[in-house]
Amino acid sequence: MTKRLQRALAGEAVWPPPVWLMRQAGRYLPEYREVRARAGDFISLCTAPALAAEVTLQPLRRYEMDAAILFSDILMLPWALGQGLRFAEGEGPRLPPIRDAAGVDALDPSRLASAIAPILETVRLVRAGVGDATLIGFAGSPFTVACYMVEGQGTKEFAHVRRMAYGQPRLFGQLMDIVTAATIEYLAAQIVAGAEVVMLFDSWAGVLSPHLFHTHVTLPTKRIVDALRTRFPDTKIIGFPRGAGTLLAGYAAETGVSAVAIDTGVDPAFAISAVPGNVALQGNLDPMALVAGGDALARETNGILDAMRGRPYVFNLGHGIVPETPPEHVAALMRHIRSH
Ligand code: 1CP
Repeated sequence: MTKRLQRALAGEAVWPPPVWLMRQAGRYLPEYREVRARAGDFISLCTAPALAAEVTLQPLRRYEMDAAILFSDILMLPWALGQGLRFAEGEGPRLPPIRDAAGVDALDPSRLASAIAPILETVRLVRAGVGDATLIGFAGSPFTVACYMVEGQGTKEFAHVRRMAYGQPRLFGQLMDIVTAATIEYLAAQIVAGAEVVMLFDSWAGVLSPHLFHTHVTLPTKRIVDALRTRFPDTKIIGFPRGAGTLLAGYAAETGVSAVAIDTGVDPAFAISAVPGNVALQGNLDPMALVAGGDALARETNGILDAMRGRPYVFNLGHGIVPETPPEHVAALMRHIRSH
């Protein structure tokens, strides 16, 4: 029997829709905070298969999610390529920024296979315990990963990476090629280890002009989709070009993704008209409506469900769950969707 999420991603209008939530494992859950404290730092948690598998499955024990998403981080790829990474407590990720050819040359793809071994072990452990739910593997999209590699941290404007993309196109192209090839290898390894669906997170796709969006978001995504399709024709691929706005149509048509995840700002009616009917949509409840709960949560959820009904669709948020989210609001959301 095909699982509910894969049916929707194959183009079936499953109702009530399958549901999972971006960042569904994480700090809003007390049981996550407990395991996180035991692991020590965040990278230790991501590379301890038994603990990472445990936190991956925690949201499924509490709620009837249709999917588990591998517990890891998009920045484990630069880490695996040898770029230093640390998670400063309360401040987020820090990497030594790549600003020149020496920085690009120092990346070492030959380290990848051994570095990701513990993450693949997590995939195998989760797959063995996931039951009727779907295991989603993931990576950042090359552009978003490159944003952190060049900036060295999250920023508001991503000024250095944009300046490099416009002003040093050859150097930036080299970096993008290394990250794209590594992403293909990394996702293929996750699929071999047991990931049933994979997702590409392009959280900062929206900072580029339409021209560079095509070069650094659409084309690398297409390259990844083509490479994975050749090897794994049945594996579904979800793309999340956050902030793409009107560029969503070209992205959906050209990349070949099985589903497009839409961010909070996208009108579902626009997404329905812009994305071909055989490509599933996923999203896009505002994570803050989930924090607020009550009538606002019910109203926003109904609006999305009413718009998406009759089309291949997966319920999700428009961006990740925030740590302030009351766990009981997630339970209320799940009941609401199931009874719609
Ligand atoms: O202290 C902690 O416990 C660390 C918080 C945390 C968590 C729970 C980070 C640091 N990463 C994660 C897990 C994570 N990240 C998952 C696993 C799935 C799950 O939790 O259910 C996934 C899919 C991600 C993806 C991710 N990491 C993205 C793309 C999605 C998005 O939210 O836009 C991005 C941009 C990151 C980078 C990152 N990792 C962590 C933080 C705080 C950040 C954002 C840094 C910034 O821009 O300031």
